[in-house]
Amino acid sequence: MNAIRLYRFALSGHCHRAELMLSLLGLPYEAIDVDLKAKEQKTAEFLRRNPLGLVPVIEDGATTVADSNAILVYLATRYDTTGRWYPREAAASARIQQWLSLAAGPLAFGPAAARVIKVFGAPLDWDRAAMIAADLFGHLERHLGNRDFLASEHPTIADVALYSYTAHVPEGGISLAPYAAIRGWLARIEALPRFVPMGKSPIAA
Ligand SMILES: N[C@@H](CCC(=O)N[C@@H](CS)C(=O)NCC(=O)O)C(=O)O
Repeated sequence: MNAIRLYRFALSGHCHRAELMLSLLGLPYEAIDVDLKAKEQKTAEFLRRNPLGLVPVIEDGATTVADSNAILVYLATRYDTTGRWYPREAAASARIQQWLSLAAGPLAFGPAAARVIKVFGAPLDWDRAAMIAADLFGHLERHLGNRDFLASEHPTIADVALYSYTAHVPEGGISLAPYAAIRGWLARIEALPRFVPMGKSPIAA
């Protein structure tokens, strides 16, 4: 098959989520860096790929998919012949969707927002982001207290969706030290065959 094109910003957790899925599935891909500082994502050419002007976007032959969670759903549905990454049984599929919703909501407004403030100087409210992160991590910690992965006994796209911004939250000035179960889960994901890390940013003081 031809390489899938991944339009990305290397320090974005949303983009890492897509790249991690491509890698875990063993798919050939070509990463194309989009210069967010130069607003390349808002050019007419890029807006044809994603009218929202955001990365990540993938192009797989004639198919273009924008939005990190949509990319996970697409890749697992199209390429995972085992059906394990995105189980389609009704209750299992609903559990996955619950985690994707948390990834698009509290994960983005909590851990990801705290990091974008500390690493990129975004004019957002760090205290609010830290509060949302604490609520989310409390839930994750309790959930992972007696299971290895989020939505099944094996890893699924739910784990991929939550991984990147959770692992990199110390860059946002939030410690993972109080969360042993979360740290164990991150280590299990990092031990998966073909895991690829996201580039580290300096940890805020
Ligand atoms: N819901 C989107 C969010 C993507 C997103 O926020 N991308 C950021 C990078 S992390 C972006 O492209 N920012 C550029 C901009 O806001 O112009 C997804 O899951 O892909």
